[in-house]
Amino acid sequence: MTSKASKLQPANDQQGRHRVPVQLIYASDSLEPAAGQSDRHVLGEIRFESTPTTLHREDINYPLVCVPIQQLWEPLVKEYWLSPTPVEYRQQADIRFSNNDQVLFGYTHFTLPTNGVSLEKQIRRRYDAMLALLQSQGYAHLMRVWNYLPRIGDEIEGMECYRRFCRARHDAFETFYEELIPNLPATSVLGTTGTDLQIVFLAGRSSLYHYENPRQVSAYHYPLKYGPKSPLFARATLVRWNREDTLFISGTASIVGYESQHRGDARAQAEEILRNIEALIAHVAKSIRMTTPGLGGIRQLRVYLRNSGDLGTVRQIVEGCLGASAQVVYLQAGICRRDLLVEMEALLGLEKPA
Ligand code: 3EB
Repeated sequence: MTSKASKLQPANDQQGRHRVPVQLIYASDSLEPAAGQSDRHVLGEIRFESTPTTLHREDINYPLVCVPIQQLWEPLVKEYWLSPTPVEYRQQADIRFSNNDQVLFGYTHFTLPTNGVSLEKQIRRRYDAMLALLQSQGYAHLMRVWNYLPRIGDEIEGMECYRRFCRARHDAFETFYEELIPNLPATSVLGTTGTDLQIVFLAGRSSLYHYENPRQVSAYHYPLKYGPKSPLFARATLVRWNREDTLFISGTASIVGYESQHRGDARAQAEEILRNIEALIAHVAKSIRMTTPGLGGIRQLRVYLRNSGDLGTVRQIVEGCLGASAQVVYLQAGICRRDLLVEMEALLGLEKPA
């Protein structure tokens, strides 16, 4: 069947030119996804390990991100962001990156200063560098950003670390973009037990479609009580490829309007998050005149839990909502508001009708 199917494909599909330029796969330890395959090239790899052992491996040429947060459910997986076409690997200033002709995957990290002013300066510097790199390389459109932030909920010289992060990011984006809101990408910010702020990003050459959630106030319009400068991100980003669209859903919490819901109740928070994600998927589908795939359309879901003891409860809720082929990773991480126990982010592939 495989060979028959491949004969039906256009000849240049062998080089992957018609396939989705960036695809996420989860692999268990034994599997090397790119070994010997001419149509699988690694843009980057993300591992979650409470005590990373392999931050510097000489035999790996692609950006390898080891995030010091614990995976709560076996089998332990690695995330590979794959390209169907060959990839270049480069470094500029403090940013390691890889790219094919349509997508750039980047990674930068630095030890978090303990002083509030230098902390914000450093974050600003890295965001400036990221935006400048994307501009100079011609991948000007940010599609997805992950920020792994140590001490996320700690006060650092009188202001919460996450709020300082938001202010520094705000300054960088505001300075760089003439029009701010249409450029904000899907994003996550989670707390780690490590020493370094780790920033991972995907960017593309052509324009993207960013969405807000009808159940939530846009984060860039949050009231002042959540911090002096609002969090700048979109609730989701849609990338339209030739045959399929990719939908990146941001870290989503149990927030309706702008207020946290169900304090202290992980089960109710998980249910609220899934309602938020479901509404967002329906909203995006409607805008592209497509029947919503619902939560069943989720291919990959990361579930972040503040307390590992909530795993059983949350797993039960999540597994009852997703399709059989969805891949779910459960992680223990810090979450930005003190009253939140759970956060989830998702990736969907929306196939275009033939
Ligand atoms: C929220 O909705 C929950 O600051 O970039 C989720 C995703 C959250 C991204 C960010 C924050 C961010 O406000 C927290």
